[in-house]
Amino acid sequence: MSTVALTLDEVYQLAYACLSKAGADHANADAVATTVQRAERDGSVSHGLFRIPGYVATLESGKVNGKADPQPELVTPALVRCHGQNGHAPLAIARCVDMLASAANTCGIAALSLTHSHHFAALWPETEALAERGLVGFACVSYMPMVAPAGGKEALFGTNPISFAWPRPNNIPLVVDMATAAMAMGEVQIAARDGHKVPIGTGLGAQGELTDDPREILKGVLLPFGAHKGSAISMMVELMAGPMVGEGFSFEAAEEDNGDGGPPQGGEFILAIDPKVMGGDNWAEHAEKLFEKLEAIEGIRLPGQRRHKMRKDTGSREVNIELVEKLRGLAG
Ligand code: NDP
Ligand code: PYC
Repeated sequence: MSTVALTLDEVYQLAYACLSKAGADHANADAVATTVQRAERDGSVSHGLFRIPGYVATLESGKVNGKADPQPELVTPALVRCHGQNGHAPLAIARCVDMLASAANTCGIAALSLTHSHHFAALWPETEALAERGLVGFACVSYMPMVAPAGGKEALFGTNPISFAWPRPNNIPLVVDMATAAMAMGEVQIAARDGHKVPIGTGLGAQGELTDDPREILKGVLLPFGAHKGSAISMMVELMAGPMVGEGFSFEAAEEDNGDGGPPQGGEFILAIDPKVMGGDNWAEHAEKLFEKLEAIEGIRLPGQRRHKMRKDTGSREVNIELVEKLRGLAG
């Protein structure tokens, strides 16, 4: 794969230029470009610049409102609701985090229902933002049918990621962020682009056969991680990011979608918990014992550590050259 080195500032500028050229206003272009820049910074390549053509397609097709002005409201002391105004999710999320954190500080626990939003990013930015405010965070979002429920061969569930973040005073938070599919669709697409194999169990080809060829999986379906267990968690995400927040399922999102290749309209559920209120003064010290035990085992690392290590490198990032050329074209 040929690559070109971009500084993180160039990543942001390139993303911002593509989004503004396609009609996003400053607030929306800045929120998405910031999310994309953070993804490239952390090595979340499948949710960095790789996503810009999809974001642009939704602006050009008119499916997404590039001038959305989402305003969170407190509907009960512990419940924040935000109508995303059909915008991309990053601006709405950025505007909701402080209100959600403040509700969790007041009540011990608070939830956010985000609707009419288009999510095309990794989930760790929202949970990590809560953990940076001293809260335990959980988030989930659905997508479009790409994953066959365990035992089936036809897609019904989205790749439906879940993210969990745990605050660690005087340390970076512990952050888990994972698709409930065996692999995120973005990772499969990148493996196909770069000519890599994927582990058997990632998905099925068009005839329902197990394959390690990502190009065949793109013609077929993904599988849930962990067979029936991952399938059950994916179903849980469909319910929590769907009817529970007042939004649709992945299959309903696909029915409404215009097929422009970008993210469909959907909902997101975010939970914030104050561990001091719930678990008492010893919560942080006690949690560290688990991390110490884990880190003492040879060969293991904590989830999120790869990203946080990448983050320390403030230098340039290697980006697929064809992608950069395409984006330069989109940016005009
Ligand atoms: P991975 O399988 O790469 O990683 C999942 C989690 O496991 C991460 O927290 C990762 O931490 C951790 N991890 C990976 N390897 C190890 C290891 N050896 N030891 C300990 N922890 C480990 O990610 P996925 O393919 O499942 O998902 C990729 C991204 O796709 C996610 O950011 C997700 O939010 C996004 N996504 C977004 C969707 C959307 O609709 N918006 C849909 C589906 C996915 P680390 O990052 O440090 O490696
Ligand atoms: O990688 O599966 C994925 C994905 C879906 C929406 C955004 N990312």
